[in-house]
Amino acid sequence: MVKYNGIACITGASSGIGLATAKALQKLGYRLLLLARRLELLEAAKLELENLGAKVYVAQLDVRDRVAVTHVFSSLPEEWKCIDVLVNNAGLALGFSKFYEGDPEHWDTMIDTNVKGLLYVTRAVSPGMIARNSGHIVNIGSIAGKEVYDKGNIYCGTKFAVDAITKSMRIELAEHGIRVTSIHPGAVETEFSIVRFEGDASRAKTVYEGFDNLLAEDIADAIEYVVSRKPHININELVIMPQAQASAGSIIRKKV
Ligand code: NDP
Ligand code: 8X3
Repeated sequence: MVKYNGIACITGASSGIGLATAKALQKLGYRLLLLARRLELLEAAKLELENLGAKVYVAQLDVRDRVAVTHVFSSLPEEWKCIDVLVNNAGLALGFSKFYEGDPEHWDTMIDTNVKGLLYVTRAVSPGMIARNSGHIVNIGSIAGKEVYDKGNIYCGTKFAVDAITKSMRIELAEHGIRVTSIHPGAVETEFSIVRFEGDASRAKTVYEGFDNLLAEDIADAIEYVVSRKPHININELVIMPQAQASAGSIIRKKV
């Protein structure tokens, strides 16, 4: 297997798709810079990955905090500064209601995390890629950024923004030798729905009942694929769905 010895930075690496991506990119040989708010989970992941032979650096980061984002990247040890792959994965949905009954606090959190956080991190990392004339940015969008669904409203809006921003990034970074990809998953069973329903695990479980949902590893596998293409190839975007989910709002569930 080809071994990539560069650095991959993954936001939201404490669980779900981000954590699975860390494991997948470790297998490709990347050194891993892992960021999230829950430092204890990052430390546990570091230990596990180091036992597999990985080199790992973790830092606590809330991507909504612009000052903290700038600080984390500017204060990295010299040997961790040259980021080759950035996976903008940190994100969340909060709430599931009609927009006219929605909680504006939820809207702020989703917009600040999914859109502004992605921008702050990419603004901090991309100048180094431009200076080295290489790099790969992988933004995690969603099927919710391709199709709207009832009660998806603001979350869908943030993911449509991720889709548009990714396309702009690709246009503006192409002349600097940088690849830009978006990955748009359908239903993946992670902590996503537990977060969306504010800790209600039994309600979250119902989202994935009666069909074979995607796993975090399925998305990590796709990220591994896009970053390991020959340098002249850019996979612009992948929309990855469970077979039973033909569109955002349509899931074929087996009767129990
Ligand atoms: P998880 O809830 O399991 O993971 C979300 C990750 O984002 C966690 O590591 C969390 O870490 C991190 N995160 C959330 N807010 C912040 C913040 N303010 N600063 C830094 N990190 C943050 O869900 P998924 O793995 O499913 O979600 C990953 C991405 O995939 C998200 O962008 C989501 O929108 C997207 N997605 C998910 C789908 C699904 O069905 N699961 C489908 C399509 C897209 P911590 O709490 O420690 O900060
Ligand atoms: C997560 C998938 O369909 O819940 O982005 O919006 S969905």
